Amino acid sequence: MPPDLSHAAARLAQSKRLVVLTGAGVSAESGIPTFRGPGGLWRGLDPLRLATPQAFEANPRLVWEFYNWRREIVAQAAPNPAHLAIAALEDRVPAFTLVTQNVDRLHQRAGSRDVLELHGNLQIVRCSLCDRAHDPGWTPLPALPMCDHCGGLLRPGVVWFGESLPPDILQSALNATLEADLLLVVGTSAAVYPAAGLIDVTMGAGGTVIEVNTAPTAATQRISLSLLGPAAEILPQLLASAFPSKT
Ligand code: BJW
Ligand code: ZN
Repeated sequence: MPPDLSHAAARLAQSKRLVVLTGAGVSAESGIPTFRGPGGLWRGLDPLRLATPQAFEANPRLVWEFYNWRREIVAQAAPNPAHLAIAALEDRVPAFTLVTQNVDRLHQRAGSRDVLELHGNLQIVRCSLCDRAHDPGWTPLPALPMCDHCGGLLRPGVVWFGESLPPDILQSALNATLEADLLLVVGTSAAVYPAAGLIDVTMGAGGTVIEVNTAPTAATQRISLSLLGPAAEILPQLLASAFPSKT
């Protein structure tokens, strides 16, 4: 086993307060496109330019087409070995918190409980007029879905650029990362705040931060250890090596 992996496994085996922070890369091997990098475009458009309140206001039909397409992909996707390894970690350490930027709910489908969803999720929709939440599940939605309470235009239940994260969820994530002895950062470019700032919270409090990613990220230089490779390969190896008798 590569020395970095055994070092990370030893650190994981000792952890009493573990936080896992995930991004789109953890779902890449489930066939869900990431935002940045190759394959990040949708019909030649940058998804990040569609993930704004301004884009929705200017062209709600286009933005809904984009989100309905993604809801379809997610509905057909299944959790991969990275999601399953993260779910298994929950029962291996005394205190465990999973924080995700992902909106696909694959962590929950892999068995993770109490997932802190920083950026909402694709399953829930919200009324842009009366703010009521609706849960249509993963069934296809009309091109322009309307609120059955007030007739207003529904919007995806996700957090767009310039919008606040759910304050209680962000606070729980901050508390957990502040107290973490180990933060495992998986499949995120660490480019979006305040999520990426959680790395500095753990580092600043003296915790260890280990990254799992197929490429170096904005955080690689300032963290403790970087494991380069696909999450669906590295995480099961890490789990098996840290907890050999239980896997
Ligand atoms: C693999 C792999 C494999 C591939 N295995 N790895 C401080 C400084 C500067 C700016 C700001 C700041 N604070 C706030 C801001 C503004 C802004 C921001 O961060 N801008 C930056 C771009 C600079 N933040 C906000 O606006 C946030 N709101 C906020 O802070 O409110 C208060 C406020 C407002 C305005 C000003 C100041 C304060 C809200 C952010 C909402 C982000 N929303 C999105 C869309 C969600 C809805 C949707 O899904 O459509 O969230 S954007 C998008 O990026 C999505 C993701 O959750 C997020 C992060 O992306 P992620 O997960 O990292 O994916 P990728 O694609 O970037 O990376 C994938 C990684 O996986 C890569 O590294 C690959 O190498 C790797 N990978 N395959 C392992 N198999
Ligand atoms: Zn409404």
